Amino acid sequence: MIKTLVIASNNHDKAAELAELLRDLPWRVCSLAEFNDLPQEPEETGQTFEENAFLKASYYAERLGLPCVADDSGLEVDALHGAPGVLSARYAGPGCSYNDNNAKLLRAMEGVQDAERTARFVCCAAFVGLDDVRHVERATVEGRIAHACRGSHGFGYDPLFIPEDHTQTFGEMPPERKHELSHRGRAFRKLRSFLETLS
Ligand code: ITT
Repeated sequence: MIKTLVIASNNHDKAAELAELLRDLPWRVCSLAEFNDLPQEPEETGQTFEENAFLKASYYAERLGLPCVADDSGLEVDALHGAPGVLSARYAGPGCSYNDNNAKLLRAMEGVQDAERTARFVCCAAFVGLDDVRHVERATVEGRIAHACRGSHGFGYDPLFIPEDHTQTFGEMPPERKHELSHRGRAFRKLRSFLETLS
């Protein structure tokens, strides 16, 4: 019997990346958009990416009665002591846009020299099944913060993030290239291997 796996994310851009990264598994992968009467979004009260990833996966697994995967991710900027970190989605305040976040980040980095502009994206990919099966994978991609937004691919901070050993931002790379290098690509390739042991 083909099992169902729910991508427990309310961020359409992220959910689309996850659908791509979870393609061709022996699971029927579906998004939250396929459910009527969805519960309210959970509050992300965890202090770490791992806690928030489990919080989201178990919240939806309990309410939908289906195995779920969730991603908690964000950008850690060294010159800002790890900010915006777990607060990446709402760095510029509640309801803010990607542009608001990028503008705030550029302002915070004004006057910071290239050598000090190091940063990383972090992704925790959590699976919560129905029989108390819980599993998490963490991955990062190192890089630096550009001086202006470049490129229209991807989402969030992608136009400002230049992965290590590259000159283009994630925003300038086609999606397949980003997936090869990214925190999310790396974490979900590891989670796929775990899911394959379950099926
Ligand atoms: P869900 O919790 O519903 O999945 P969310 O957007 O609130 O959606 P997070 O709490 O994990 O998800 O916040 C992740 C934020 O980190 C995201 O909104 C972006 O601002 C940033 N981010 C994460 N991965 C990124 C990526 O690959 N490219 C650019 N920005 C990214």
